[in-house]
This record gives sequence, structure tokens and C-alpha cells, in this order.
Amino acid sequence: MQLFGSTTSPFVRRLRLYLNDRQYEFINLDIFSAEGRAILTKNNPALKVPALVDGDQCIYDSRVIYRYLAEKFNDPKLTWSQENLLTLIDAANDSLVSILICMRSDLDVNQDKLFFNLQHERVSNILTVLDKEVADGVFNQWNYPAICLFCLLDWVEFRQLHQWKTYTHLVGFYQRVQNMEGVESTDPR
Ligand SMILES: N[C@@H](CCC(=O)N[C@@H](CS)C(=O)NCC(=O)O)C(=O)O
Repeated sequence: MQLFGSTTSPFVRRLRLYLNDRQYEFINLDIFSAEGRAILTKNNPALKVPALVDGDQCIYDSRVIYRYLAEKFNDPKLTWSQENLLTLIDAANDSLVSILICMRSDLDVNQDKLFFNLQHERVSNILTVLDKEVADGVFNQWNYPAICLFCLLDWVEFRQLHQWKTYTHLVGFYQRVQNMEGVESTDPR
């Protein structure tokens, strides 16, 4: 099994943390280099990481890859509430990927423009909801949704994309899971 990704992507890191001790090959791409894009084109026409190759089967999108792996390893399906949490985490992640790409395109992402305002508003709304979910104990176990939340927060911190330290329950969660298996070895810094 081969996982195509980058060390910095939060969508890739969640799968690396989930796979942890399992046998697989991690193929680290520079997704903006010509070589990386050629490999991406072959394995995911959407030109995003992650992509998984398992024998003849190629799967793209972390959400679908997780479903594939959970089925393969006989892990329980996510509940609908967990699916909703993932939708929120993914939406915040997607908005922040767009913001990062805008920053790398030398755009001022703090301009009062509809596109930027919508992304900032979405991220703030989602973090407010996730903060409350953490307070309610929804993320007490180190399961896949918790892994995804950690990857989002650590990436926001790493890239300095959003002020999130005012969400005290999220901060508590972030500190609590620092010693979980794989967290240090997958640190992109
Ligand atoms: N929905 C996708 C999102 C993946 C994604 O956005 N990956 C980013 C890296 S963090 C990417 O490859 N971006 C390239 C681009 O947007 O051109 C998933 O869950 O796998």
C-alpha cells in the first residue's frame, strides 16, 4: 500500500496517524514541483494529496481513503455525528487551504472582500462549535475524528493561519494529545 502525500498536509497527516504502525509506504511529494505534479496527475486527477494506491485500487480524498481503510481493517464505521464533525473539520481545513494559497499568491487575506470574509467567518463558526464539542467530551478518545481535529489545529498553528488560542477547550485538547503515538514523528516542522 502506498500513501501519496506531503509532510505538511493536515489531510495526509490524519491518515499517517491513523495508519501509525501499519505496513505502508509513504511517498512524500512536493506538490508544486513539476515532478510532484506528474505523480499527482497519475494518482489523483484532482491534483490534491492524499491519494492511496492499494494493489490495482487507487483512491483519492482523505474521507474516502479513511472509509476504504476502516473497511479493510474492520474498524467500526463512523457514526453520523462523527461524519458531521469530519464535515466541519474538513470545511475549516478547505477554507484555510484556500487562504494559504491566496497568501502564497501575494494577496492580502485580511482585505474586506467577500471571498476572504466568508472563509474567516466559516473558520470562526466551526472553531466555536468544535470548542463546545470538546467541552462536552466528544473528543475524549483518540479516535479518527480526534486525530483530524488535532491535525487541523496543529497545522493552523504551524502555518499561523488563524487566531485560535482563545478557544480554551481546543487549546486544552491540543495540549492533552501532544504525546499520542505518531504525533511527534509526523510533525511537519
Ligand atoms: N478533500 C480533500 C482535500 C485535500 C487537499 O486540499 N489537499 C491539499 C493539501 S493540504 C492539496 O493537495 N492542495 C493542492 C491544491 O489545492 O492545489 C481530502 O480530504 O483529501
